[in-house]
Amino acid sequence: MTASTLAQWMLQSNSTLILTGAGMSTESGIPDFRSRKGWWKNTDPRTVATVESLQQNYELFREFYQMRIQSLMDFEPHRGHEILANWEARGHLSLIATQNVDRFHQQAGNHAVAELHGNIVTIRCQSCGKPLPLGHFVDNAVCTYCKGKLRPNVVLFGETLPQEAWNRSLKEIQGADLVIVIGTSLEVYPVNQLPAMCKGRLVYINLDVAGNSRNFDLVIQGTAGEVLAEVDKYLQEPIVE
Ligand code: BV8
Repeated sequence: MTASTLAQWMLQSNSTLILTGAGMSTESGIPDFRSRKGWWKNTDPRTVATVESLQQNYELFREFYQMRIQSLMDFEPHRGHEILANWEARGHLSLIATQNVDRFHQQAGNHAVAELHGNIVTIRCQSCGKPLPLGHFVDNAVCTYCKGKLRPNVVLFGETLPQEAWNRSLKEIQGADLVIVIGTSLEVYPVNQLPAMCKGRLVYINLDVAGNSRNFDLVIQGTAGEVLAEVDKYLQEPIVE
């Protein structure tokens, strides 16, 4: 009854927020961070995803993000992303707050998206802050204005989250009737504090639910794409009791 319960809750809700993590994109081919095949299993995040690594170990930092950016070209949003875009178009959700930096929600057609950890497809100069084309970073260029180091607009460990995305997510989550958390281990602060701010129903869709399940009203174990397709089926043909 889990997918049908969620579909019923969605139909009853006036305001539904979806919070996504890297598990939302693994079915597109992009690894997550902390699973067996995740980025952080072979790479220590302190060496590539901190301000210190940008300043003191720039070549490694740049190579890591160049590789992530290049690999995005080989992948595309999957059925689960498309379902979420469709839900927005049908008025079933008010906002996707995402930790993902791949822009797949927007590529699939979602407009209401708050990028809590920024993205890796836009670039700025670490020194003067000016935006530059993605190609400059991929081609190892320095800042055209001040010769500073270029970087993606991603939130590195130790950096604060984009204020607008954070405030928007917080406001929506506090007013939501329903929050659906998809594909995240909820290990990273401060995003892992967001579900607890929800006063409505709280749902967790994840492959591995062991660590987080007791904090949720409903837990659905499975892949995002399969579970969303199942929920979507019930949304379109609700069970009448
Ligand atoms: C901050 C870079 C205030 C971007 C990322 C000790 C020392 C230093 C710092 C800290 C510390 N303790 C706490 C901190 C704070 C730190 C933090 O939380 N660290 C943790 C990890 C210990 N946080 C910060 O630094 C944040 N900023 O606190 O600012 C501040 C500032 C200055 C001084 C003081 C305070 C900034 C956080 C930025 C994080 N950036 N990486 C990049 O390269 O992409 S982290 C990385 O984790 C990604 O960005 C990602 O978005 C994020 C969250 O990960 P998840 O999405 O949850 O991915 P994960 O792999 O963990 O889980 C995936 C799940 O999906 C799994 O459960 C899996 O089973 C499931 N799954 C897989 N496939 C599927 C699936 N489920 C369903 N379907 C599937 N198909």
